[in-house]
Amino acid sequence: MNQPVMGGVAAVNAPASVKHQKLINWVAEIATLTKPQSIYWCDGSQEEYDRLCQQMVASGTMTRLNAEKRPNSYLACSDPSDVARVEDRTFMCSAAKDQAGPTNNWTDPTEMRTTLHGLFDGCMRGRTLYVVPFSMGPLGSPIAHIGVELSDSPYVAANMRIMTRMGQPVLDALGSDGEFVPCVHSVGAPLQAGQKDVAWPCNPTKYIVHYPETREIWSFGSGYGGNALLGKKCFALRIASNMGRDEGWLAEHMLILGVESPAGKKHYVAAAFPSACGKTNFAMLIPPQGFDGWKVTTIGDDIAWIKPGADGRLYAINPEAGYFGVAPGTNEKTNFNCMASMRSDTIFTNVALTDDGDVWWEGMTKEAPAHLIDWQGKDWTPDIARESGRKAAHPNARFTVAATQNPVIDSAWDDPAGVPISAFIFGGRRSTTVPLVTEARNWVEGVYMAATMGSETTAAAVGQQGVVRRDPFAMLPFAGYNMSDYFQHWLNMGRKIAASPAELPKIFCVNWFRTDAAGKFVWPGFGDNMRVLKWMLERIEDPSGVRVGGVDHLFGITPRYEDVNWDGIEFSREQFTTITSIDRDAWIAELKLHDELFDKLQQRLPRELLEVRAKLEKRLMS
Ligand code: SAT
Ligand code: MN
Repeated sequence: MNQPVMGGVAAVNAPASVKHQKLINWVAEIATLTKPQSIYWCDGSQEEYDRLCQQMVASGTMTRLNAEKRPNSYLACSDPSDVARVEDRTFMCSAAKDQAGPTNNWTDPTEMRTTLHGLFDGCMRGRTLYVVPFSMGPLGSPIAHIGVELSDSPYVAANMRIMTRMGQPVLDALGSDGEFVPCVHSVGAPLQAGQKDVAWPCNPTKYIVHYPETREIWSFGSGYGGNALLGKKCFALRIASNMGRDEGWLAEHMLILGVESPAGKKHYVAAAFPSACGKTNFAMLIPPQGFDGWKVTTIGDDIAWIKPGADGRLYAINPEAGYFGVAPGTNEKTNFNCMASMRSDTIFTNVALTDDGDVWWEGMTKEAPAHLIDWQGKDWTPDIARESGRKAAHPNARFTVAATQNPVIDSAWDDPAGVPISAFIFGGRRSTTVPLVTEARNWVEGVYMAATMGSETTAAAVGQQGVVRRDPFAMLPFAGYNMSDYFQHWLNMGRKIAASPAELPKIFCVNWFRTDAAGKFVWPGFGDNMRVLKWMLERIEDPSGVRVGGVDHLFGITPRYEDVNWDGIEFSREQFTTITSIDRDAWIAELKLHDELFDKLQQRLPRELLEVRAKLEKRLMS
């Protein structure tokens, strides 16, 4: 229940069950600063979720969808200025600039605290402050960690209930002195007495700030996605990568999937791709025709926390409990399991509304409905789209849905022990240059591949789209400390595993996105990525390559045409060559781009990576 205002500051009124004095004091301190009208502690119940959504329907933030077509589901449409992560407004405020490194925005923490103090002072006036206790990972798992987000957005509270384990069980787990990462979030739109709220409050001034030493997150001005759901990129990647470096584990922008052969042999692989490059599709892949008996199951679709086990192997959990996936392009063919996940109990953001109260987005069906209300609330018809180029759904439109709704969720997805990782896959979106799949010959070469990965930018972040940028480990916007030190951490992890009885996971680099002379994708992708996955698994099972082979090339090992299973598909040797060929000139240019990144990272760059670079050049020139 909302609590009354006392002496200008809302009473903290924590539930009697809360015994954590530090937490209570912190909530009081933030409330004194932000001056909300009331404070509400989330218990995470279904009843609470329904009430929050109902409240947002009443306030105009959400539309309830047709209960027959899409039970218990809602559409939220954001302010057109608040539609994606804002990388240029995202800051890593470590004590020393060098700690954040050249790939992060840095401001002196003392200066930033002064700026934020000014912005947060009174920023929640007229609003409710929601206390959102959440666990990233199964409660009680040695790989999991807890956070508490204080937010003035009911949309955030509702989404956090889907995306994390949220509410009373987390408070119980915290006990009287459990550790938590404090996350403060405000849409930055205080209400004066009597002022009517807007459907999507936000502020043109935005700050997404992390203090890595004190493990704090402060976010101001945006209500959207990774800017506002602070458990996700802010905690699970930027802060957690700092924790991982200090404590000897990995926090990565990776999906985790299980793949089982007809013989019952099962492996888990973790795969890093930049935002909006198909992680969710890969994680829910349905093996194509010709792969009878193969099964792919999902542990996670976006983030992996990976810690070494007592046996030296790496064990991974999905710290999240839901998917915040890209809607456009998702359909029964590209991702059947995802469509099935969204049949009910889903929050859609920035998709279009059909005349019968359901949702639609570009690519959902071959033919667009004759009329829609687009994500900006305007009439939309195919004719209007043709004339104006206006999209019905924003390209970064999203769905929020619980992982448990995924029909192919892995039976171990909630296992506190995590799952052992057999291989890492790194992939970018590259229309040229990078072959379909390459296996690194060793850990260091794999780290080099991941470190120098390039990808064409997408709508997941504000800014120009389709330009190639280096996106090391798909972590450019998410590595919370100096990228050179991050590379070093990966090298160190490899060294540690090599010194243990465990096998080092294999490292592969993939590119599903190569195009032909006409600019069309050559590789069918989606379910057919299973063909590549199968080759990888056979390499893992039989590294000698006796049973399934590959050829050495410039920077690793690639399958020959005959090493891939082509059952159920017409894919010619020529097509295969188009997407696996290594163009010498393109690679000379590519190496220059690697140099650009390395130049930027300067002297802290691990020497081993420069050695791989030198070998590459030698091979290229010979
Ligand atoms: O908005 S999010 O950061 O959650 C989505 C993404 O960029 O992957
Ligand atoms: Mn992501």
